[in-house]
Amino acid sequence: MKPAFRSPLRWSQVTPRPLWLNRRSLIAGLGASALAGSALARDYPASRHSTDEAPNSFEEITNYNNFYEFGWNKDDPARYAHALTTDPWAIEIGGLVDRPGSYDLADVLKGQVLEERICRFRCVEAWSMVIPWIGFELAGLLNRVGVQPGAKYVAFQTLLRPGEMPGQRGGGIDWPYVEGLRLDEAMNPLTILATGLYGEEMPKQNGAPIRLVVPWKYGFKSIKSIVRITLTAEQPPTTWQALQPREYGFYANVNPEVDHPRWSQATERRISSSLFAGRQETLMFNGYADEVAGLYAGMDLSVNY
Ligand SMILES: Nc1nc2c(c(=O)[nH]1)N[C@H]1C(S)=C(S)[C@@H](COP(=O)(O)O)O[C@H]1N2
Ligand SMILES: [Mo]
Repeated sequence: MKPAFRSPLRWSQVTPRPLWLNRRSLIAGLGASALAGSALARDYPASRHSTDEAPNSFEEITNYNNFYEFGWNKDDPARYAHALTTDPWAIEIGGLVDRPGSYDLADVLKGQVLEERICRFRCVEAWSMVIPWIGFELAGLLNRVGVQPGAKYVAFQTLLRPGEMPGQRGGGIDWPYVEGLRLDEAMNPLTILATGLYGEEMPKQNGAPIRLVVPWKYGFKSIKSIVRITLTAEQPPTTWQALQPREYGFYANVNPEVDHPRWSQATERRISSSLFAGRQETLMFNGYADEVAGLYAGMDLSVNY
């Protein structure tokens, strides 16, 4: 079997130093709350790199976001997410598990190995980035709570708190945001729960304090600010599929051969400050086919989009 990642390469080796320093002072300015969450990101031993492409800058990753709980514009999350209270935080884990309950964040992290995962991230809207996440394999948590034999899917739910999430006071989406994976997708080593990026705790606009990252699927599967994880026998409803079933499916695997009804998925626009950045070809399963194509053997991917 091929290893899922190439040789270790830390983000600090691929990010210009002035950017790092700049960001350090920015985070220092956040004070106590940043310190309180520092265990979410700093103590990670390994860095695994699953793309040769250079990561996007911290500024790009934290200023161009989709987080509709804070508004529909790409700069709304950076503008409004600071109001989100992320401590205390707990995840209700239930359904077909041996040890259901409310796990506070420290408990969720207990025994899990945080590592850096530098990977491609491709939105269904056809823009993309490379992001150096900090996180741990979802499988580690699922194994700890004990998945029962009847479980076939994992359902996720985002926080519902309209007082702090202005987008939830408006229409368009049936809040809270929900997502789901097949159990074998959830158990794949590429699927992580991320608690940080660029070596620091997760910025609020990116889904603090803990969010899913499924690098071979369109970005909307990577649900942010998770408060509930439920193991189910039936395929759970997901926000975008419920909203526009013709345009967004349950699987949402990155696939350059299956177009969105309103645009092509063959190419993507890498978010970049360079004036010369053009479009690049989108890769099957976002470049992770060696690791995940086997999950879909025999399935018609144009039907199961
Ligand atoms: N709860 C929640 N999770 C979400 C979203 C959202 O609006 N709400 N947007 C999704 C979409 S469409 C994308 S592309 C990614 C964006 O993640 P990023 O802002 O960290 O790049 O988050 C996904 N997770
Ligand atoms: Mo997206």
